[in-house]
Amino acid sequence: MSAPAGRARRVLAATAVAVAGTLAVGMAVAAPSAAQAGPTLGQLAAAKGRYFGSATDNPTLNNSAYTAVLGSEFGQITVGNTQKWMYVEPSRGRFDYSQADQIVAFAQAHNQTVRGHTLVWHNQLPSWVNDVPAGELLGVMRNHIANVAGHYKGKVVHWDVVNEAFEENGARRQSVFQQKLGDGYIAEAFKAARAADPNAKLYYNDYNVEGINAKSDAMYNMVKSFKQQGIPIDGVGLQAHLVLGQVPSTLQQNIQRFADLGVDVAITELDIRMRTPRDAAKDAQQAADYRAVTNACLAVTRCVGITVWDFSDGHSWIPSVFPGEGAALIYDEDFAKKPSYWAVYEALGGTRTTTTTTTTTSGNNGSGCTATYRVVGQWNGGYQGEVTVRNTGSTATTGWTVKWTLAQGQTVNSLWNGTVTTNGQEVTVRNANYNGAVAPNGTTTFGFTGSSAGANPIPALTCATS
Ligand code: 9MR
Repeated sequence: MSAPAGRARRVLAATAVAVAGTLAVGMAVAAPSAAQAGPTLGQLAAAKGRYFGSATDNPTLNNSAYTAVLGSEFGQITVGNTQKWMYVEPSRGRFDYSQADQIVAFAQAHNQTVRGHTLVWHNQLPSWVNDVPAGELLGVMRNHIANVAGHYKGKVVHWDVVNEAFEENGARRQSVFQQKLGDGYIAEAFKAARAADPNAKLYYNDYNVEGINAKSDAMYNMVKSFKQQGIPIDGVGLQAHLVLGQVPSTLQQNIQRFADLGVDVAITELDIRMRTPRDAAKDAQQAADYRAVTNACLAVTRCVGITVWDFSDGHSWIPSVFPGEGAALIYDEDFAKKPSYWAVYEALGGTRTTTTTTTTTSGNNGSGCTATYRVVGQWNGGYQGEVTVRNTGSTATTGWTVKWTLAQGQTVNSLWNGTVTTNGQEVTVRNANYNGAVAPNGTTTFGFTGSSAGANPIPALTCATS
């Protein structure tokens, strides 16, 4: 952004409207100890009777920047790998829950529910299972389910009991279970899971079943017949590994038809991949796609929640499986929120409050500054804001001034790390006596709380240095 030369750009003339309680000259107070943060995706979803969660995997639990987001933003966690058969029963009858337990413990420590994933799947299946004689395989499958679902009894709210049992044309996939046990193995798996953990909701989970097609028709027919026979199924998981710009137009209709059968629906593994690198147009399309998926779920009461298949582009399965594709998630590699995050946030009823609005002015001696405003949190009747002042010049500043207009009747009531003057709608904040000096490209930040009765849009700022 270019700087009008040599003088501070003025805030647009404000109509002189007295704003009660806002005249506070020279005030510098301490930051509140418990800053009021904005709602998370998990909280927004909960307010709509849903969950918003993420899959995770054990290696990333050692990354504190990652776990800071995982532990705070999401209301639900899916164990991305380490509850699968190869991890929990690597050899016949030997069960190992050490890794999956770490993820479940993390979720419990952060008040997050857990989706169990997955009890019966042809993939990540240890080779010994393929060698089990046909006459023993049903017993082996039941024993596996009894052990794993039994171990997590009361700790897992949903189980993906059987995963990916259909081909694209709706035929049964020729897994070892299908080949040796026949069509009945899925019902047997559900019965065993119900016996092991009567309170867990039992799901059938698959991919490419988000829209109405041959594969989702096969799933539909199976669920319908299970309901008719009293086979204990509670839900279907639509994985939703989607491609940019290709959210199926029948997604909501498809969710609805399963709901109408009397089962819940969950979006279980959402990601929306693109050719990399990202650009603004792709980001915008992806945001629209995430919004469409979220809206489709919200439109059907029995769509109980959405899980992204991990949340950061740096921790996604996509690039290794689809070379040249990626950037499929809602946070970038550095855990910055992407437009897709904000699309979900808004679809879940959040008001986007973190935006950068900047005006630059130059000051004395080659200094200049930008001011970036963000709403840290917003609640009924009030808000907390924060402004970061950056010295864009080549010499240190000796002081700075930021101005904006409270156009919607908001107030600034208390402010820290600066001195505030309000005059009608116009707010002027100057540096405190300890933070006027900002090195070139350095920043300093001040914060404040205020009241806002209704709309609280991000204001335009001016910034000037001395
Ligand atoms: O994310 C999982 C990845 O780390 C594994 O290598 C892969 C093995 O197939 O499984 C991935 O998760 C899959 C999930 O368990 C079932 N649906 C498809 C997911 C992506 O492949």
